[in-house]
Amino acid sequence: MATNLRTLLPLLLLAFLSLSALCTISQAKEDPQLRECRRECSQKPRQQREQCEERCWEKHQQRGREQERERERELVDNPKGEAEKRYGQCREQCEETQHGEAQHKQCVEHCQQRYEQEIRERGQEQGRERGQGKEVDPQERVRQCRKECREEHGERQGRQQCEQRCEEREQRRERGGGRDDLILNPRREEQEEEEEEREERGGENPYVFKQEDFKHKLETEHGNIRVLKNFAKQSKLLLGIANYRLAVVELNPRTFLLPNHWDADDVCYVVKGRGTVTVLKKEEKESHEIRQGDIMKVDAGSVVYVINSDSREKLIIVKLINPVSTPGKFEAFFGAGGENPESFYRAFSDEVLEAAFNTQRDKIERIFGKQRRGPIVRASEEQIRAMTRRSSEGGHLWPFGEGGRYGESKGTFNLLNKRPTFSNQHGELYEADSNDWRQLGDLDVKVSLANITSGSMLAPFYNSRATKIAVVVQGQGRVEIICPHLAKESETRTRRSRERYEEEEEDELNRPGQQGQRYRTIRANLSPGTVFVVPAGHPNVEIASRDENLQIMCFETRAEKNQRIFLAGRNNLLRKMEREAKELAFDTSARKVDELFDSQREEAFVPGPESRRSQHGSGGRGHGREFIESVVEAVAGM
Ligand SMILES: [Cu+2]
Repeated sequence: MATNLRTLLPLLLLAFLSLSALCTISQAKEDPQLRECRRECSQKPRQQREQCEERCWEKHQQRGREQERERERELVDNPKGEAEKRYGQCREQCEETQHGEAQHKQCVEHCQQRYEQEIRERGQEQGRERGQGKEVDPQERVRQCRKECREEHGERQGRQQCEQRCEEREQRRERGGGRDDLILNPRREEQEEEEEEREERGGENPYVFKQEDFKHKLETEHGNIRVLKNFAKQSKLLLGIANYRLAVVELNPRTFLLPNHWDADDVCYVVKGRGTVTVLKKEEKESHEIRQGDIMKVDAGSVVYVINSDSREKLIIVKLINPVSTPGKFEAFFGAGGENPESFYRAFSDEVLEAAFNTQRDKIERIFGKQRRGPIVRASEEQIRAMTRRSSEGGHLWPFGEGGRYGESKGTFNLLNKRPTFSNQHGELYEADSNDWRQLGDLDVKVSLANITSGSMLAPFYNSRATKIAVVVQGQGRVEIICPHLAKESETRTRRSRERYEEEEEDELNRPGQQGQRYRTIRANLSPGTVFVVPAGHPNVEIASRDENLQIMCFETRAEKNQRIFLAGRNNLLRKMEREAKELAFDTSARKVDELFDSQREEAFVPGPESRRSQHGSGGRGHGREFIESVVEAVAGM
């Protein structure tokens, strides 16, 4: 369905654009304002006439654009109207071209189907846009409105009043209930967030997130930055990581992400591709070549710009974000820019800017009025080459930087260049914490990458203190997370509905029949882009499908004193209990307990259920080595 939509939308847009182009042309013939304007021009002296007519034409086009936008809005607000129009046209065509009765009937049916599909898809698209907060319209509209103000009003006062009106108009629109005013109206955003909260999935599966749980923070044809929904909004059970956010930055080949700063610290992991990141803080400038496996830390307030220097591959970076001023919320600030991305300079009053830069308004306009291409732009090969060259001259080019033999430089650390903590034919685990790279200590975060060989699994384990935020990078598989909280929640719910009159805050542990612990198993399929969270203490297991290796990258919070506790395999914790404890705990002979806990000879990565079934525990298909080799090759190829 999603692909259908993607192919259909450009077509719709095209149809719409050509329709509006037609309209513009027909207006050119009929627009009385244009006719009147030109008539006035004809009375002017010959030298002025040409300029005058040009102005008429510009104004006429501006009106056309406005009408176009109006129609676009209508299309959004009233998809049915547009679709109905097309349905009518389609039927007319049937009348004209189809002759036989059966043929005609078929044609009309086809029109009908197309109409219904369009309504459905358009509705879904709107739902999706609302869900993702992909609300670019109002901002764009204000921007455009303010631009027109500047063009129309030379003198400052009139221009500022006009710009004021742009904002007011948007606010009115919002009061009128227009759906596309999210960005301009924080109150509305709150409402949406409340709605989100009401839809809290806490009841069923609060730990797994899909693609649709990401919202685009910015999006252009050359790439995007998308942010996962607030963990605390997803479920109260995730309040422990409420001040972290997860984001994905995706840049198309040969593009440039404009300089910006965030009110948040973050740790970046390069999932794919290569490029250059430049960080400006105070009077320093650092440039770093980045490539797959690199970890970087960006301090709040540093101005950062990024180049994807590759000509074919996307650059994909996953970020763990730690907002510094408002818990769980952060924003991007663009200084360099113009209209799009809007430079924050422009938001200062004119007289302040004139004083600050010690120059005239028009000079300031000339700089901050230019950029309209959006926050991610194409860069030429020469521009990329020049910036990349300079970054390597900066001295931090990995692996020749200041760091040791693991290619550590001041600015980045490559995870894949480190020896894996665990490695066997069923997979390997690469991890880095503050011991490997001091900067990870600031956020108390560990970064890791598990490569689970097809058909294998990462043995069940839990983290003692860390909450794991995992992103599936490659492959397919599944996860199981064991959660007592959810078991309790659903029990409480059923009990409440059964015994509504009883006191709700009754001590659960003292109720007969409620004693002891119960668990709920969260099961989810994994594919690239899936995010899942495993809170501290929760046993979990990740299993690769039989066809492909499963690669999962993780951020783990509260990393410093965290321990990974394996629940099966050679390094399994329970094996360490003494004989008596085993017998008391399991109520059977220690020999039988040992038999069970000793029969898995592998450590950390073990054969998964499917491969066990077919091969009786004799191992997976052994892509683990290949993966290491491919990493080594990639590193050697630098
Ligand atoms: Cu739980």
